[in-house]
Amino acid sequence: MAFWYDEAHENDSRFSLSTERVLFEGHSPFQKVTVLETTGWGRVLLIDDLYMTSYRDEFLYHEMLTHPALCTAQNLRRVLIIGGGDGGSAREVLSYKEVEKVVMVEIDELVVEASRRFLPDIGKNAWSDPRLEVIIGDGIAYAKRTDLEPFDVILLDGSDPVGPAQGLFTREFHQGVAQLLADGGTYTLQSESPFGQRPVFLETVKVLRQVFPIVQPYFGCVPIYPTGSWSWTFASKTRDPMVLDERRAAAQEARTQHYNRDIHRGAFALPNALRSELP
Ligand code: SPD
Repeated sequence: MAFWYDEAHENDSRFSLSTERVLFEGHSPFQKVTVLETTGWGRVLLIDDLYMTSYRDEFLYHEMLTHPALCTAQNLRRVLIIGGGDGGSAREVLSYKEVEKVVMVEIDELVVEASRRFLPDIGKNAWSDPRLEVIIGDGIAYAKRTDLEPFDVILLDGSDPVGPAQGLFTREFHQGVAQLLADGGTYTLQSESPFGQRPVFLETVKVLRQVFPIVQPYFGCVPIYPTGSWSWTFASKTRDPMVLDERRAAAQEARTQHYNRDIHRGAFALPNALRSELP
């Protein structure tokens, strides 16, 4: 008998998925990790009872986090993913033949273990790709390291700014990212809902603009996230998000479910209400 599994947010609304069964529930030193079998959204990953990704709509999130950065960076040799323990971002990154090395720094081993076991359709072949190195560790500490070769692309695939992910939304963290990022590099991160979590969204863009000379939010839809209206933000020292590597983007269009060059360009259009509120 199916039952409703709720995500309550902002004390004013909740989003509920019809669930057949709880496939996995575990507690790590950091958070609660749950995998559901739902009736309409396939398998779903939750962290601390917040929806992270689902089989049905994960491509909308992962393609929009990864390809705007990957199709605008000068080079693609070295890519860093902070978070991303379900493997969806790694899968997208590794679809580029130019990528030689992907380092994923995920704080919670339980997220990786649960995803590999219960959500194999998200990470797919990424887990066995020899170009992927998974480091179980703190992304905030990693971003402070000064002994690393710069990365061409950095992706922050974190969860909401509560618990261990809170420090990922700070100026100090973005400064760390900036010192790890190559001059021709690009950085994208999920920046919450511009409608449902507007203060966090605005603050994220504002803080990034204190660190990077080029910062532009972009928008899309991820149905299982609060309000469905979602944002990511692009940052770089030199790269314009509107100048695409046409060859890379065209190659992606042949395999992606959502991302294409029109989506890329349109996603950066700024609605009037946000334009007037952004710094
Ligand atoms: N409200 C959910 C925000 C979660 C963003 N990260 C999801 C991780 C998927 N790889």
